[in-house]
Amino acid sequence: MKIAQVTLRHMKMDLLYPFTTSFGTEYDRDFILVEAKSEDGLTGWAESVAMPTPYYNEETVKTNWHILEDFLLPLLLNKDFNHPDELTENLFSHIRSNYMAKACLEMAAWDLYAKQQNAPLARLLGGTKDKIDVGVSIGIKDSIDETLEVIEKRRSEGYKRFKLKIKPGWDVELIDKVRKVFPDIPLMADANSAYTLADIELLAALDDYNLMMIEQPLAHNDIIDHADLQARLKTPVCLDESIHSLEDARKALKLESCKIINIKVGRVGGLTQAKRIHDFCLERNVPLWCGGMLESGIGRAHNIALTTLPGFRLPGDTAGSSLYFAEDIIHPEVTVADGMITVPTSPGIGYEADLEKIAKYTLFSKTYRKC
Ligand code: OSB
Ligand code: MG
Repeated sequence: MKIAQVTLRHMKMDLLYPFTTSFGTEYDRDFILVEAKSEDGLTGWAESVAMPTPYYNEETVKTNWHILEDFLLPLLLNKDFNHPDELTENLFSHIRSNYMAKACLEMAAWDLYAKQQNAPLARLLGGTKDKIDVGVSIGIKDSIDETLEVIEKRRSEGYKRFKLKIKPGWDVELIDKVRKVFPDIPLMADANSAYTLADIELLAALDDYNLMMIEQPLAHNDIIDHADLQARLKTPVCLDESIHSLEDARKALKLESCKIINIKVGRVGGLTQAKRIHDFCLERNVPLWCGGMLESGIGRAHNIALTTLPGFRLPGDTAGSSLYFAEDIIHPEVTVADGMITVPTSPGIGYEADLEKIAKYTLFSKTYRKC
């Protein structure tokens, strides 16, 4: 197959509620949307999870646009390929890092490929579930009482796992109070790299609260100190920021730096690499779950498809559209019932891109063809 034309759109969608982590507060989802067209007129969609600021990782909307425009699109446009695996494993393989930039183009190619095959993306990836379990990620709030109210609300909506963002000063007391009110909910914490090994006793105090895991407590690029920490903790460590590839996952598991991995398609450079990590972890019985980056419905749809693979044993951060946006840019929107999403069965990502809504949230767009 060939991709004849790609349109990049710089999008901005207000979030219904600000989302605060240890690295900052997001008020909107500001991102690149990718529309890839084949010669036969089919369209594949994806989005980059890079944010405008380099606080979660080093990539940004602008660095992604640069890498896409100057390197990835010239490599891809009009190039003949048989399968989307060839993009990151061959065509893009000499380009270092820039995982989120590669991933968004690769994911659009996967959607297009699935539409050409007239098959759901989930099935082509090797998915086996027709429903997926969903958890929710709850940002840092102004008070513990406010956090308790949000948990109660999400619990009444059926969400199956509650992830609380933590940072120094918003950690043990928060978890202690939440556990007193909710002794039995599946609960975990995500630090987004806010601690160091100097905090090991504080992190060990969290062992008393029966957390499912603690996500990325230490540096974004570390797998060495996390091994020391995991040796000291009963609570499983889950890595997010530190894992960009199958190689990273292999090394982290070899060092026993974590017991669980959060896969984000963007962070690992695309669906092919996500599949490789999945297969490796499934064989070794390492639990996985699919992370989120406050995606619009387009990125969320890809996450849902990936989560149908059997190794995604824990609920992911793929909450319903209505927790993020007043309206989504796909039809239908992603809905959660009894803490589950029913996986769509139509070809590709299985949700229709809503061109009118997309136009409404587009700041700038540019179309690329081979000249
Ligand atoms: O660390 O998982 C994270 C959002 C932005 C950046 C990093 C993270 C998150 C989330 C939100 O936790 C997950 C979601 O609801 O999409
Ligand atoms: Mg995280």
